[in-house]
Amino acid sequence: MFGVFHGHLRPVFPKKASRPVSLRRRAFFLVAGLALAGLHLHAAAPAVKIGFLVKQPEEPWFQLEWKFADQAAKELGFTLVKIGATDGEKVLGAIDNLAAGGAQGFIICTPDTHLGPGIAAKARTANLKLLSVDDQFVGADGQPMAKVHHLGISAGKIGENVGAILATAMKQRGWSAADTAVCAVTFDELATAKERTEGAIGALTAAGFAKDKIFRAPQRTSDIPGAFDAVNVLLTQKPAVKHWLICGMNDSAVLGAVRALEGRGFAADSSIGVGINGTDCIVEFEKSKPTSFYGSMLLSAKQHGYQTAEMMFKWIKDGVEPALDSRTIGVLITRDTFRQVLKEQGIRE
Ligand code: FCA
Repeated sequence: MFGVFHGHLRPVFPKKASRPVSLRRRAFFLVAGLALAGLHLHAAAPAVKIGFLVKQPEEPWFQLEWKFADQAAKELGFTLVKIGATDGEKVLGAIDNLAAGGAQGFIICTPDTHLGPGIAAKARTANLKLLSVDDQFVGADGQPMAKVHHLGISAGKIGENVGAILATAMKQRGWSAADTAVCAVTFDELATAKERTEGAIGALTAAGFAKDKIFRAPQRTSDIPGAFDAVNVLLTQKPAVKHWLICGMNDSAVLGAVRALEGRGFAADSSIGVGINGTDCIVEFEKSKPTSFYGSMLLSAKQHGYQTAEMMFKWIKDGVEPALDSRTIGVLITRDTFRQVLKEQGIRE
């Protein structure tokens, strides 16, 4: 090996050198040079470590976000720390651990948007870069925290899509306005959820649906049991309705409603539900018989998982600050189209 170096180094020491440099000296400078270069490289590029905190790790949507963030970590070369942060205490503890473990930033879908000011302050103190995903932080003034970098969905627009799809489906089936009603599973304490359901209600009313036939069923928790309970209460109050159109903040909300309706004898021929996410309804679409869960607005888990991770990585590594507010769209999938669309989007083989 030394012989190889010797051969390479020969031209660097031209004949005009008054004193021949000993082999030992050459070797010393070579080794010292390499060591310095190594040190320099090390100082310029510390290992990047990024946290990814989600509020509901059991929901397929968040699992898919993580999957895509993992892909980014592998492809771009950083360490991803995935943390299920289901309440405020867990979020604050996770930030401490990330800071102690040498992370430089984190992405978060917070369990409560009102924790925003506390999370932002803690991130600042710990010198961690911060990017919120899905659910935008709310400040002490009740307004979105526009200075915290965020990537979310165009919630109002996607909700309008849901409403328009429901209005069209109702017409196609020839259901009369007199015996059809809307069941909107609401979760108004979360802004993105409210924008979605209000968007759907707005599109239904724009399509001519009577306002007094639109009923809101508020969920206490944003999961299937929360929606199931809320809709059961509504169905007890409205026994005369023959056909139901269902919307909600996500697939879980609509799935809970569909299960509650089934308990009262409503099936695919008497109720239509359209969800949002497109990731939590795959098992439903794969059932041998169609259920009332007609379709879902598929969101881009890849943008929410991979792209947010990439934004954070470039911010840490190259100082490229991401856009303050990015919004993504959705596309309709149904029992008939989901296989093809999921394949196109790289979600399924
Ligand atoms: C919220 C919902 C998720 C998903 C995401 C984009 O966080 O809880 O189900 O719809 O927005």
